[in-house]
Amino acid sequence: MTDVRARILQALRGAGEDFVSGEELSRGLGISRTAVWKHIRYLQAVGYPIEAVRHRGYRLLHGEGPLRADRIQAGLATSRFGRHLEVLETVDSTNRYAFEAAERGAPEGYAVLAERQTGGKGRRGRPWFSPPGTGIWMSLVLRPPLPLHRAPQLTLMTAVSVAEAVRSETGVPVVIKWPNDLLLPDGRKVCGILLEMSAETDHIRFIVLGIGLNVFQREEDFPEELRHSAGSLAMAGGHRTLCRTTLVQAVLGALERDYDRYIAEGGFAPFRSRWEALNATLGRAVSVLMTDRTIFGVARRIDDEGALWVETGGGRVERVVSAEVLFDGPFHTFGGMD
Ligand code: BT5
Repeated sequence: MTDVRARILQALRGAGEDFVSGEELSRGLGISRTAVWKHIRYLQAVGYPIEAVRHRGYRLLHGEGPLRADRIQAGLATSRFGRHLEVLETVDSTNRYAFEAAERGAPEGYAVLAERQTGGKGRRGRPWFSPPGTGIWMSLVLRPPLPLHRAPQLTLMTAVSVAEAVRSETGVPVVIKWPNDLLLPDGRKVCGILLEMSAETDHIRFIVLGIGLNVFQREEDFPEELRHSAGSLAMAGGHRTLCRTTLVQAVLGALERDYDRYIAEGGFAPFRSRWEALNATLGRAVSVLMTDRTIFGVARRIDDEGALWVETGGGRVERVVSAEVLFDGPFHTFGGMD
């Protein structure tokens, strides 16, 4: 979609149930009213339910309905990410589906989304709860020219990209928990990232980057065991008109930009200060679960490789590359929200 169409949609969403006049749009965008009308006709043709009423203007009739590949692509500002895109009604796991597509040669940037997953995956075989119509369950194929040990950094980069895109699209000040979670300001998990990889002995063949982002759920929509730990953008008071389509577009746009930069500039270092600005990890008492042991301490810093430095007492510091972090003690609030 051209920038103009994206801005028209933004104006209509911002107005909620109210009409926005053609005059207002034309003035705001610096284009003629006929041009406005042509863009509206295009948006209607690709499926946006825009009502046009003489002397009143335009309005977007209802939320967005089901995700559709053509709508997502109509507003995509990327050159590769999401240019090959599938939206499935039901799948066991978009990561599993994308992995097979990658095996068959799907290009870098191929993306698949599903309205629901019946076997959504977290890390270490854990389930990811993915009910229909409520969230973004998406997987993306990457073919980075990188050695194996660099792969985990892409999880951290993704956390930064997604957090920034979510913040600017919805106003919800999500924060990052090292390495792969985004949390709401009250500590509830709103997004998880799952990176899976196919590798040769020393380099990456391809990566499937899975992103699960809760958008519309209410507390009671989560199963009992997640009710106190999971949250959605809607629960955090995201903008009145949360829209999965624009979120997907924004996330893909941010990811392509950052991924290209990551490859061109050779690593995580350029992202480190952005990560630090968004992090909810440093300074906290943590338990760090690694495959062979668990350590306890205080998360002190992250380095240019994305590793976490944990002070374990007696002046000892451990550098952790891959692990699971649990926060010990209460989650202190961020951003003035409780
Ligand atoms: C993750 O694992 O956080 C990675 C989740 C990745 C999901 C995406 S959806 C699209 C793509 N296709 C897939 O099959 N997966 C990816 P982990 O850090 O292991 O966290 C999993 C834990 O989060 C579970 O054990 C639950 O405690 C919790 N959880 C499960 N579903 C949740 C949800 N919808 N919201 C918040 N927390 C959830």
